[in-house]
Amino acid sequence: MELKELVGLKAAEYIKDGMTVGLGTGSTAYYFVKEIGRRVKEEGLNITGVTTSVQTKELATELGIPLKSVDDVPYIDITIDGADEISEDFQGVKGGGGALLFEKIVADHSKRIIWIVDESKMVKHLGAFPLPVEVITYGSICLFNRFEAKGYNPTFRKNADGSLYLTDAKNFIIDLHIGEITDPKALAEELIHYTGVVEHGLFLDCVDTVLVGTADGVKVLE
Ligand code: ABF
Repeated sequence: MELKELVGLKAAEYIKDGMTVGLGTGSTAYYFVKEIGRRVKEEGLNITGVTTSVQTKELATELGIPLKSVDDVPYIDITIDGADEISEDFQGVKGGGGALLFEKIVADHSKRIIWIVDESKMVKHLGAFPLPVEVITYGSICLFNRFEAKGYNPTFRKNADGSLYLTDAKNFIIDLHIGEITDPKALAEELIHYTGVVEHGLFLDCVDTVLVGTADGVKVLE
């Protein structure tokens, strides 16, 4: 079994009847959502899902998982989501799948957050993975130029046909190739204050549990 599927199935064990559940985005979260769909259909699991992207909303709808908007629930009991990098001190980079804004909104309203990854995502320091920054379209080239001047090696996220990628919120993503991020908190504080930046992919001091799929099974880090 693929490590992503192994950890996605393990994450589903945390979900109990009556919960409001944040449904993550990406190829690892895919296996989690599929298992929740199976349990809803075959076991009558009674949960309310809150999705983190149009992609996950379409999958959950197809699976028959009852859904509500994040604005229509008082809070989310537990959110299960993927990540692109997780450092030794549990800081994360997310957004490789383009869903970082809605993921962070759902995370902010969650009582418990579990990230599910294969072991390739566990790193000593963040930064090898390009850091996604979601920006509004107006002034995005001005922002790009400011990032370039800072030495952040920016690139606009593009679709396969070369067109500029648009997020579910109809924004652009600029990926920063900074290399090792020695002070994630300082960088997060800097990025969020550029006019036109909507959100960035640094998810700091927010995860409670990390499930890591390894060849020896799932490691639970808390
Ligand atoms: C999502 O999970 C994104 O933030 C991140 O890009 C993705 C990880 O990708 P995958 O699980 O497909 O490796 O939450």
